[in-house]
Amino acid sequence: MPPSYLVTTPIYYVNDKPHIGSAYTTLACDVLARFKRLDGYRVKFLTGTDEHGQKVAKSAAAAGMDPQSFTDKVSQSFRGLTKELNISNDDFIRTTEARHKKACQALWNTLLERGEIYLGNYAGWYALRDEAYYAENELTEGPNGKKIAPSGAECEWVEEPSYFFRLSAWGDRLLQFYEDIPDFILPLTRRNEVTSFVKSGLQDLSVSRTTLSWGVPVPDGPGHVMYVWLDALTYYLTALGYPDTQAETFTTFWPADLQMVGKDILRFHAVYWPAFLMAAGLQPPKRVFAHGWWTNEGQKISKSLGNVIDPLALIETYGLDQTRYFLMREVPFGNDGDFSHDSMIRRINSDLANGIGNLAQRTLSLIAKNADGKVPVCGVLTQEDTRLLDAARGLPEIVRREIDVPAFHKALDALWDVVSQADRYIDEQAPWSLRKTDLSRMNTVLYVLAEVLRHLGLLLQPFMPEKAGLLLDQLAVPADSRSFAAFDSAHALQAGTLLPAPEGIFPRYVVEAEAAAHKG
Ligand code: ME8
Repeated sequence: MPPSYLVTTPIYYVNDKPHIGSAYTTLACDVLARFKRLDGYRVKFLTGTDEHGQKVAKSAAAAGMDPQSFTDKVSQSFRGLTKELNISNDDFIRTTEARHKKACQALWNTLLERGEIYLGNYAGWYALRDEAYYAENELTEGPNGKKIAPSGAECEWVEEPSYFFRLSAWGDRLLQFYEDIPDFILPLTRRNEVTSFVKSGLQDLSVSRTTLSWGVPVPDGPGHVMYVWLDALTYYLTALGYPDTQAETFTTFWPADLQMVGKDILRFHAVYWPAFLMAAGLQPPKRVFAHGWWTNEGQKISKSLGNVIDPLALIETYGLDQTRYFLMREVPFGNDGDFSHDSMIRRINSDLANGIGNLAQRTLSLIAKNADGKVPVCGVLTQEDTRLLDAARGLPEIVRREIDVPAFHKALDALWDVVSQADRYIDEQAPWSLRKTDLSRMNTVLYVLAEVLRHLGLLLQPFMPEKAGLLLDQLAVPADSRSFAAFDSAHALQAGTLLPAPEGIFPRYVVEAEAAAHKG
């Protein structure tokens, strides 16, 4: 049996249309899912929409719609974005689906039966924007006297009958768990933030609301709907057919290998979620990775500032794979990052057009012109040839290691290091002049370059599926030789294979002012 791999995105609130943040998280998971599939894993990749709760209900009311029609509409734009971004998710879960309600109620009943839930009254602070409860000592005072959560969200005082989850009883077991699995929370810098929150003492968590009705009804709890976070987190189980924990899907994929989240929702995933699972007798996920936050030209992205970045507009302006590449390359994964059009254009022109694009174009057009458009014969290898080939052949191991963290930027750095080496090699070997002096040497140099491009093309597939596919087409790599099993020398390019006429794959992005100047 192939090894299994479950990777998940958070499910996004449908209070508004998707923006660069959700596109980023989903894209990162897509790269992982595609990578693992190519590497022989049996993968399940989950995403979806979080449709209940006060925040969504409020947005529906503001739009003058009933919550169900509103969520039907907005959820569709999230599903649409997965298509536009060429996301390879295996399922898309909406929390308003019957299968999800069934999973939530089953988990609730299990927690209740195990004595982990009790009925009480909540009196405390609630931040609508975060759909989160905060303790008094976590809050600061805003300019208008309002209480402000660490996230910057305004809090309101709430008092209502509520069911509670006995979170306070789980502190020591959580701390033990973090110690036993030191890489459960990554990046490591975020781990301390979580452990100190748990060490400061956990309070029981309110897990139902009575002042709103837009949620999953609490079984045998008239007037109560489940707290939206208990509802949302359960989606990870819904998708595996929970409560049927004996079914093959569940036993194969749970616990999840990687749950990707933004740093804003780490507490829910690294504290509440493993506590709920352990309390229900289920295993916690193997790893939670909290990535950083994007700003726009130095400013926090927010609807009120009017600087929300629409991923569809980026795709339209710059191209799909260019956008995917930029998002995965520009910021060290895990750090915060700033979006700017200048840096996007710089990446497209220097890394793609002048980098790999130019290398591919030079190699392929030399082959077309001087080697009858066929994969040339590889003669005796020199030290320089072997050095470059070894660098390319060493890439799968490096990239595999970085993807496992995941450190996408480092994986891409490693690929571009080989692009630079190949650039130097082509300049030094000057195959264009060998044509007249040593045809067999020219063929060897072009073969080496083509084989290096094949390695780059294979490894770029998870990041830029379309562009990498085009590069492999240009090298006439058969469809069944595109998984990572094709790094085996048996799949190396075969001399004499006819290649298609070369076509540019990575065009320059020409800034309008530049284009106008060219026209004169
Ligand atoms: O929190 N930069 O949903 P949400 C980077 N429904 N990532 C960003 C971002 C930014 N500026 N803005 C948003 C929820 N994100 C819950 C989750 S899961 C069981 C329930 C990404 O719509 C990032 O992944 O507020 C963040 O964690 C997520 O969107 C929050 O999405």
